[in-house]
Amino acid sequence: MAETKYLFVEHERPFTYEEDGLTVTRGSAWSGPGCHLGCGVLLYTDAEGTLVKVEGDPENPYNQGRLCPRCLGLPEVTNHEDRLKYPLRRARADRGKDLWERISWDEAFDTIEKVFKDIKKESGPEAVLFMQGTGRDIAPYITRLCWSYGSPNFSLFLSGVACYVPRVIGLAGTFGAFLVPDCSQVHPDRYDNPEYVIPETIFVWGNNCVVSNSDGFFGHWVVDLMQRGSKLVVIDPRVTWLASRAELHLRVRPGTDAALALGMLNVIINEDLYDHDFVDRWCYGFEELAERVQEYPVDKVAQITWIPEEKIVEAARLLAKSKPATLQWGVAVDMTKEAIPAGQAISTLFAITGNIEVPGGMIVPPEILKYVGGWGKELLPADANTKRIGQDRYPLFASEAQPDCIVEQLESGEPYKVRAAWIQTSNFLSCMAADPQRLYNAMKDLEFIAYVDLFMTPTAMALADIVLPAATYPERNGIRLGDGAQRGETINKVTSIGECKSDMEINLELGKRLNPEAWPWDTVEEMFTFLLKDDTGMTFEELQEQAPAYPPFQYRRHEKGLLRKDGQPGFNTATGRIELWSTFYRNAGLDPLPYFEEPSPGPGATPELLDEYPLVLTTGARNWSMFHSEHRQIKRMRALHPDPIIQMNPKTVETLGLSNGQMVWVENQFGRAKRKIEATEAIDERMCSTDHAWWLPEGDPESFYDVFDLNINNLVQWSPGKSGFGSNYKTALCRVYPVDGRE
Ligand SMILES: Nc1nc2c(c(=O)[nH]1)N[C@H]1C(S)=C(S)[C@@H](COP(=O)(O)OP(=O)(O)OC[C@H]3O[C@@H](n4cnc5c(=O)[nH]c(N)nc54)[C@H](O)[C@@H]3O)O[C@H]1N2
Ligand SMILES: Nc1nc2c(c(=O)[nH]1)N[C@H]1C(S)=C(S)[C@@H](COP(=O)(O)OP(=O)(O)OC[C@H]3O[C@@H](n4cnc5c(=O)[nH]c(N)nc54)[C@H](O)[C@@H]3O)O[C@H]1N2
Ligand code: SF4
Ligand SMILES: [Mo]
Repeated sequence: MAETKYLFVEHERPFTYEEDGLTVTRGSAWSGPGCHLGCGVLLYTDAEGTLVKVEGDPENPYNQGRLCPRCLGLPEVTNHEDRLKYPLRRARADRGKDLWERISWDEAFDTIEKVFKDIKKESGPEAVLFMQGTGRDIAPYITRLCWSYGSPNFSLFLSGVACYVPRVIGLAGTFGAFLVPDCSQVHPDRYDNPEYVIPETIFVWGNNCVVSNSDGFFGHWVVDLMQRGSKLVVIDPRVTWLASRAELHLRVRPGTDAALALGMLNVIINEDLYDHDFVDRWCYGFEELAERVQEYPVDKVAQITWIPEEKIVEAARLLAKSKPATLQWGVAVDMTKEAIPAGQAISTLFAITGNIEVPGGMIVPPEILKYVGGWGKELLPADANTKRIGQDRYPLFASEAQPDCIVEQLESGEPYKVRAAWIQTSNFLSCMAADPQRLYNAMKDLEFIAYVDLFMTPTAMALADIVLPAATYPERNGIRLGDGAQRGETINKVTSIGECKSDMEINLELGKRLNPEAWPWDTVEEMFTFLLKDDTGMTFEELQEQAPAYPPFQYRRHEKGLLRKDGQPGFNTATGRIELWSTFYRNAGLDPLPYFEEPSPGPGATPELLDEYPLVLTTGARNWSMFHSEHRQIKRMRALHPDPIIQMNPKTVETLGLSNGQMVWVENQFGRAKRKIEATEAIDERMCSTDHAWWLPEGDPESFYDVFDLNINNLVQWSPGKSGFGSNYKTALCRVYPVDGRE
C-alpha cells in the first residue's frame, strides 16, 4: 500500500463477505439513482447476482448505519422493468414520437463519433454543447469529454446555475475558499474526536437537511448535535420538522434572506456584539460593511421579511453569543435572482462573529474537490475560451458556459449556431429548465442530440436521437473524492442489468474515439487510479478495500499559512483577509458589499401584479422519496408521495373557496401547472409551496408524459441575477383555481 497520510477506519468485517446465503459488499451510495451523498451501504446480492437488499453500513462514520427510503428502496430502482437496457436510436424526422429501434453500443458510438467529428470539422467544436444535470460523481467525466473534444460549452440548463454554485462562488469571493459547517465529519472518530467542539447554535438557513441531505451534508448530523446540546435557529418560511424543534424559527418571506442577514448584521454591529479581535486581524472592509448595514434597520427588515422585529434581534444576539455557532444553508439561498449578495450577507454573519476555522464552526474542507471544478481544463485549447457562451457578459463564469445565454444563443444562432448536444444526468424538461416550453422550442431543431440516462424521460422522448442506458451505482465501480465532507470512497460493482454501462465507461470509450491522447486508460479502474494517485497516493484497488479514507485535517489553517499558496498566514484572497468588501466582486464590475434587492416579480417589486396574482410562491421543497424528477415509477417511493402537491394555509384554501385534496391550476403571468391542494398550518396565509420536477411515467409518451401540464417551471422565467448567478425558482407570484373551473 502506498505511503499516505490518510486516516482509515478499522473495519471489523472485510469489504465483501457471505451472510445467510447472500453476498454482502460494502460500498458507498452515489447516483444513479440520484443523491448528492455517499452514505455507507451494504449491498446484498443473491447467487444469480441480483441486488435484493440494501442496508446502512454501521461501520461507516459518515452515516453510521442510517439510510433514507431511497437507498433502502434501491433494489426496486436497479431491477425495474422500465430501465433502459440497451442503446436506442430514433430517426431525426421522428423526434418526439415513441419510435425507437434497438442498436448496438458500437453503432451508437460510431454514430456519435461521426456526428461530433463532422461538426468539429465544419463548424468548430464549440457547436456542440455538453450538458449535465445535478451531475453527481459523473461531472468530471463530462467536463473531460467536453474539453478534450475542444468545446468550451460545458454547462447545465439551470437558469443562473441556481444550485450550490452561487454559494460556492459567493464564498470564494469573500473568503477565498468554500466553507462547510463542522459536524465532525472531517474526523473518522467523529463526535469523540478530542479537538471537536459541539456547536452551541446551528443556523439551518433555507435548507431542510434531514430530508434533502444536500451537497455533502448528512442531515442527521444536525439531529446528532441537537442530542448533544446544540440549539437550532431555522430560517424557513415553512414549519419543517427541524423548525418545530428550533429555539427560534424565522418564517422568512421567500427571496428576502439577504435583507434578514443584513438586518442581523445591523444589530450585531450597532450593538457592538462582533468579534473585534477576529475582525481586526482577519477581515477587510469592516468600516464599509458597517456603513452599508445602516441601510437595513430592523423595523424596515421586519417589514420586508415578514419576521417580527424582536425575533430578528434575538437571532442576531444569539448568534453573537454562541461560541461556536455554525451555518448549514441550502438551495433557497441560490434560488433568488440576487443570490450572490444573499450568500455574501449570510456568510459575513459568521465571519464577524469569529466562527471561521474553529472546531464546531465553519471550516474549509481539505482540497480534494477534483470533480467540483471539472476535470481536464488543461485539455481545452487556449483560444477556445473566447467562444464560451456568456463569457463576455458574465466574468464570474470562469469555466462553464452561462445557461441563460445558451438559451438565447440557441434561439438567435448568434454569434454562432449550436448544432448538437450531449446530455448526461439531466431531465431538464421536467426539472432544471426554467420555462421548459421555451427551451424545448429552442432545442427541437438541433441537428443531433445524444442522451444518457437510467430511464426513458420526457426530455429524452421529446428531444433525443440516441439514448444510452446508464448503470445505477451497484452496477459499477466508481470513486468519490469529497465535496465538502471530505473522504474518499469506492463504489463496488455487484450486479449488472441488460447492456447498461457506467457513465464513466461511456465517457472513456467516447473520449478515446474523439481524442485518444486525453483518454489513455484501458479501463475505468486505471482511470480512477490516475485520479486518486495525486491526492491520496492510492490505487483504486487499495482504496476499494480500505475506504472510507480521511484526508489530513487541521483547524485554524489561516493562522498557520495553510490556506494560501504562498504559505503566508491569512485567507486566499487579494488582501489575504476575509473580504467583507470584496475585491473579487469589484473586479467583476459588481457591488463589493452585500445588498438586498426585492425579488421581481414579487410583492415588493411588482405590487401592481398582486390583484391578479395575490400569493407568493416558493417551489421545490424536497420530499423523502423522490430525487428531483426521479422515482415517479418506483412504486414504493411513489406511494409515499403519490401526487404533485401545493401546500396552502387552510384559511387561504377556504377564502378561495377551495378544499383540501382538490386539483387546481397554479398560474401566473408566464404559465400554469396542475397541483393537488395540501392544506397545512405549516404555511403562511400569504404564500404557498409546491413540488417541482413532476411528470407521469404512466402517461402518454408522445405528450412527453404530461410534463408541460405538470412542470411548475412553466411559472419560472430564465432570469439570472446581475452576476449571471441566481434565479427566481423559489420566488414567484401566483393564483390558484380549480382545474375544472376557468381554463
Ligand atoms: N421549480 C424548481 N425547479 C428546480 C428546483 C427547485 O427547487 N424548484 N431545483 C433545481 C435543482 S437544485 C437542481 S440540481 C435541478 C436538477 O435537475 P436535473 O438534474 O435535470 O434533475 P433530475 O431529475 O435529477 O435529472 C436527472 C436525470 O438523470 C438520471 N440519472 C440519475 N442517475 C444517473 C446516472 O448515474 N447516470 C445518468 N446518466 N443519469 C442518471 C435520472 O434518471 C434523471 O432523468 O433541478 C432544479 N429544478
Ligand atoms: N429527497 C431529495 N433530496 C434531495 C433532492 C431531491 O430532489 N429530493 N435534491 C437535491 C438537490 S439538487 C438539492 S440542491 C438539495 C436542496 O436541498 P434543500 O436546500 O434542503 O432544498 P429545498 O428542500 O428545496 O428547500 C429547503 C427549505 O427552504 C425553504 N424555503 C423555500 N423558499 C425559501 C426562501 O426564500 N428562503 C428560505 N430561507 N427558505 C426557503 C423550504 O420551505 C424548504 O424547507 O437537495 C438535494 N437532496
Ligand atoms: S442521503 Fe439518503 S439517499 Fe442519499 S446516499 Fe444517504 S441514505 Fe442514500
Ligand atoms: Mo440542486
